[in-house]
Amino acid sequence: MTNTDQPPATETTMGQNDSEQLNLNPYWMPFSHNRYYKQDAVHRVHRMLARAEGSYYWTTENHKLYDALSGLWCCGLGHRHPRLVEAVKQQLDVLDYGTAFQMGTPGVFKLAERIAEAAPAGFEHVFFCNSGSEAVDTALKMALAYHRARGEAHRTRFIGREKGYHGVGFGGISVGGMVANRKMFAAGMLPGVDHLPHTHNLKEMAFSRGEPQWGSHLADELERLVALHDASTIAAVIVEPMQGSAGVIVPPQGYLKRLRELCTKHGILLIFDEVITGFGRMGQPFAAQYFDVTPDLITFAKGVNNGLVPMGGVIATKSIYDTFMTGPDHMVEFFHGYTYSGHALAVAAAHAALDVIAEEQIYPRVNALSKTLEEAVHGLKGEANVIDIRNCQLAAAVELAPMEGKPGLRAIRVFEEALKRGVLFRFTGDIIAMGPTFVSTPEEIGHMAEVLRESIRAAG
Ligand code: PXG
Repeated sequence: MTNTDQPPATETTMGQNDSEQLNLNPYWMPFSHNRYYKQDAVHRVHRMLARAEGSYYWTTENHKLYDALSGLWCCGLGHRHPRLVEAVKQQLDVLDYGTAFQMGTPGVFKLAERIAEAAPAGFEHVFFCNSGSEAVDTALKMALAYHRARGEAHRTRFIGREKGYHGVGFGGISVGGMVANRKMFAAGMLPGVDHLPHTHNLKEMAFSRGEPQWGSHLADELERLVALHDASTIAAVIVEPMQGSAGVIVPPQGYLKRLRELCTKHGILLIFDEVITGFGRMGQPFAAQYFDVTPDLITFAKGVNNGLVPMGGVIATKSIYDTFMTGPDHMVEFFHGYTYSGHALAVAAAHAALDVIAEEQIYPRVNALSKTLEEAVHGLKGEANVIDIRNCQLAAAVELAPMEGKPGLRAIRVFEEALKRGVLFRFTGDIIAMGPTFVSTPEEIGHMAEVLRESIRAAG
């Protein structure tokens, strides 16, 4: 991809004045400070996106922004990749929407085969949905139904993890562990869910490079939960192999292996939520391969088609799928699915994304670029207010000391300073998260880190 300084021209080009004339009120922005954004034009500077290409956005003011989180972790191959754009355009000329239930398209069958091939051995079946949240719901339902079909209907509990993020469905927030996402909806939570402790401990692991040495023993907390609830009541454990939304929390060495051992020992399914880690970010198709730990179900979304058209899904092992395949063969085996499961446009984009991943050697590229990212971000150690730096393959985070009595404000200031300097970071609490595109150059990664340094200094 070439990244020109000039934005690609389009007919829908929107100038600064147009955005000033917008009525901002009707749109209720997701996971956003609506009032801060809408009330004061100063807060919106460089925050109205107009176009994108490769690793860059252009705002309505024609300000060029390096996209340091690949969209929301989803556009690793770069925005508007010509291969993906072309694939979707071609698909539109042939078939728009194909009825999803009791019907199929060659493309969706072929895509399932390709995704299963990319997954670890034993994963042979793919169920499609349209987002990470739906993928999580689907996996949780599969786990319950699987146990029931095997005559273990008493296995109904789920174990999630503190600080976990599994989307915003009722299933996802129940097993998730972010208090702000849970507290307002407490009345609607799934019953019988418990949580493992998180592994974010600055005292023990600050400034670790890659997987921290400390913390594998935290997986043993599963034994305590088993002792409390009894294994026979637990259906599944769900974790992000690397926690993204909470601010890139990297699993301690040996932690995931231990979790796998304990799940196997107690007949509990292990679900890896790979919505962020799937399809490139880890320099392998999945974190399961990167960490060499094999779960029973894998959820994916985002990178499967580079965020071009919403798509998510669950990959299941042969044994889980086969467990469902009983009863009269004219009967539906799994009463679950979405109107847009395997949408033709999403499928077309996913085929093109898998082609590009292979042709552009994305996995080796990510592995090489990850070293650059590690060096670049850890070079910020020693800057005032930087209390942790962590990284895992092509993901990294810099944690800042909160301002006295105003948690979160320092990161907003850093975010705004960086926007002025042409980089779009993601902040969560006082953590700055980075997930560069796979097609970034080492120079761009280095520049991103230097902009972060300047922005931290400027934010004070
Ligand atoms: N599981 C995981 C592990 C995720 O990271 C979801 C499920 C939900 O996906 P949907 O498609 O329903 O949004 C996610 C989403 C961030 C950020 O800043 C992360 C996500 C979404 C938006 C922002 O880290 N992850």
